[in-house]
Amino acid sequence: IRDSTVLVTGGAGFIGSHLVEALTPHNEVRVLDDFTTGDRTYLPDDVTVIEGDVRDPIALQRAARGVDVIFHHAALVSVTQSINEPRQSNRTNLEASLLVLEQARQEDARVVVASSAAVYGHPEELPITETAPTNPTSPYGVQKLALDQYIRLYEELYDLPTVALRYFNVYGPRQQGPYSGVISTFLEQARAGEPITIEGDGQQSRDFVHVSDVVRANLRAATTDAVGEAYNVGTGHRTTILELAETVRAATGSTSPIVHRDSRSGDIRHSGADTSKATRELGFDARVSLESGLRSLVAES
Ligand code: UD2
Repeated sequence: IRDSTVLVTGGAGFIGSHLVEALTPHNEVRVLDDFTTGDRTYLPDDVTVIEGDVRDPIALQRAARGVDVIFHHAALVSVTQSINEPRQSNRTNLEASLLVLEQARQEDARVVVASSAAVYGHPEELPITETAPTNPTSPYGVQKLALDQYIRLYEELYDLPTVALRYFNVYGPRQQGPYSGVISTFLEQARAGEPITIEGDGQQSRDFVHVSDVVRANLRAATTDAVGEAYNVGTGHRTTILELAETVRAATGSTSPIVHRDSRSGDIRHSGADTSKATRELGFDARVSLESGLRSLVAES
């Protein structure tokens, strides 16, 4: 995408800020972020920043005026928080997303939304296709699933070009904080020489996708004709948490012991994307293997 005016909600966050970086050289980029978890230092200088809450219609209206595309990444990403405070997370993850869709309708703008593998819950079959049963195990997953349905409807009812990207386990630079994911946790532990803490037997598996691939999926979604649809964004490869612990340990040259703790209650045992729909309709394929993604993470920081 080039020569467009775009809005990235949550553009100062982990995934959003990488997307902003990719968009700025060729587009006029605006960021709407409330900076509760986002960070100003992640943003290039030539970005227009609107500091505000995505739930605030005035802030959103101002940010979205005249845009061609909205990349909607603002969200409360903690699954645990959504379980403890379902209404609060619903307001940010679903109600505010509807505001975004309504604003897009006003501006006749394309909308690309960040969805999640959380919509599937415990999968019945692997790899997971987009047509697999959706039985989320958290309010967060319910909210993302409803969002996927809304984007389909907005295309059907109002002819608005919309795309939902169902992210699997995203990792990369700038992922930090209390909900940061197993890779950044293991990296921190390995570097500090502290025990690497596997929850359970470590035989559970995930599809780890590098944030640069997630950015590329967003760029494809910005121009595709295959709108009104949800797409898995993963690599198609699964890695067990035990393998991950060993790889992180080796990549950092750490002497940290690998220890086991109780498994997480309700933990998903295996998760892995079938990426053929994204390949076919978005022309998207992940390029970064976990090995090289980890290597560059270790080298960068
Ligand atoms: C991911 C997403 C979440 C949601 C969910 C849907 C991330 C960060 N979270 O949660 O937003 O979409 O998928 O299913 O991508 N683990 C350890 N030791 C640790 C930390 C984690 O063993 O110190 C294990 C954990 O028990 C789990 C696995 O690693 O089995 C992955 O945990 P996670 O929190 O990185 O991500 P996940 O898949 O629970």
